[in-house]
Amino acid sequence: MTTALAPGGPTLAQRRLLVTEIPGPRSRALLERREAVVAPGVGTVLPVFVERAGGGVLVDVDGNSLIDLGSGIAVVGVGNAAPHVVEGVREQVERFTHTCFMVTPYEGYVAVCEELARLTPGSHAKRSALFNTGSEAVENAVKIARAHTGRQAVIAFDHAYHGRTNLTMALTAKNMPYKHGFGPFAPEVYRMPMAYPYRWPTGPEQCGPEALAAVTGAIDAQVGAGNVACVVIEPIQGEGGFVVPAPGFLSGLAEYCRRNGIVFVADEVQTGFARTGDWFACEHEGVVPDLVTTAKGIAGGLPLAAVTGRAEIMDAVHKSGLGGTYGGNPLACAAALGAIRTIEEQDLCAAARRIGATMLPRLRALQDRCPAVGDVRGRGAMVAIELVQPGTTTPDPAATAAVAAACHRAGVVVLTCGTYGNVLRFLPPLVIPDHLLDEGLMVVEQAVVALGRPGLT
Ligand code: PLZ
Repeated sequence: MTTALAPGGPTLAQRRLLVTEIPGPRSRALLERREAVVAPGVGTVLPVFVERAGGGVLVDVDGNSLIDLGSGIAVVGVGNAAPHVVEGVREQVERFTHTCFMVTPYEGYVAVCEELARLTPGSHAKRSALFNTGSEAVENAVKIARAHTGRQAVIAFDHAYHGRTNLTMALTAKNMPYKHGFGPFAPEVYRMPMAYPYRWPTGPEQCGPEALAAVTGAIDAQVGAGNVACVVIEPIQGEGGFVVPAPGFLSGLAEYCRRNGIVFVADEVQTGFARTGDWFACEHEGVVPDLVTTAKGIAGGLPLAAVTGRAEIMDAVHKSGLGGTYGGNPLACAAALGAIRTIEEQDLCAAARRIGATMLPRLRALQDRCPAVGDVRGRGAMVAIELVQPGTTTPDPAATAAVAAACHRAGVVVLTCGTYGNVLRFLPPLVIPDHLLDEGLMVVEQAVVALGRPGLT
């Protein structure tokens, strides 16, 4: 019954198995301890306490084995406790754990920057700086763009998510829960419309060119292109609802930035490292950003983030203008080298494309049967459905929460997102076995079909 002695990582039995209700008694006991000491401002999607994880499953302290369609928010694309990550970290942790790269450097940091130069879009000379979190990477990208241009304004978009630090909260669009009561926010951030095909007033066909014209027109009229340091954009929006911009929008924006000396920053924190079927989502449209921010999938679960960009932009910052005690910690760098090796050896870009090729048609078939499914979108292993009141485009966050809860009770970890809280998103580990992806999808389909049948969700 119990898997308590089974190792984690890919050797963990790849099955869905419920031996208690969700959450079970041991998780509930831990929840009680947690509530006494953990700040309630830190939320939890599903309070099962995890004991082991690997491949496509999470095993909780009660012995339940859940299908993971979240990857810890797009982090463990290579799987939990992936062997090359574990080996690399183990080898490093025995040699030394920290020196601070700014005090006495070490090879791992340099090796990660070499890999970033090789893997990010464009063949120009590049440099990288390493940090701990995605928020920090975005915040530093803005610092670098300002140092390079001598300008201050930053352009962000509707539905954007870039983090929870003060500057990145200003860039993030959604008030609740990210910003509410936490102001004042950093100045010189200007928000522009996003090319969101499903919700574009004149329809998806017009969305790309009209959104581009609206954005460039508003920058010219309200901000002045000559005042803009950078445009920061997620090539596919994550927390804001897995919004895939209409074709031509990203490339048009990059071109506008080039013409006006504006630094184009692609925030690939969620989309990067094979998630969308390419190493980086920008590649899909052939866009070469000036700066790329990465985190999450870069290091198989250890905290690491980076800003990678054109040498002439990165070199604009004065000596010691960038850094942080832990940025590019040796364990995190060893993990990143292991994760990158895993992505290459197992061709996880191809795996991500296969996951998308499985999920998108099945979810579109679900849309045909269920009028609550307003839109199905995504790329590779970054896929979502947007739930609406049938026959309208009115967001239905209650139905979305009900479907997510039904999946959780059935042992499938799914996440929601979206400015209106009505998007169910799927971010399976890229190493998920086919049978688990099929079974996870089946549970999702059943939960969506059951919507509108009182008592079933
Ligand atoms: N940029 C595109 O997706 C993090 C946030 C979860 P950090 N997304 C998950 C939450 O509720 O806090 C993210 C992202 C994009 C930046 C970030 C920020 O990355 O590592 O969470 O700071």
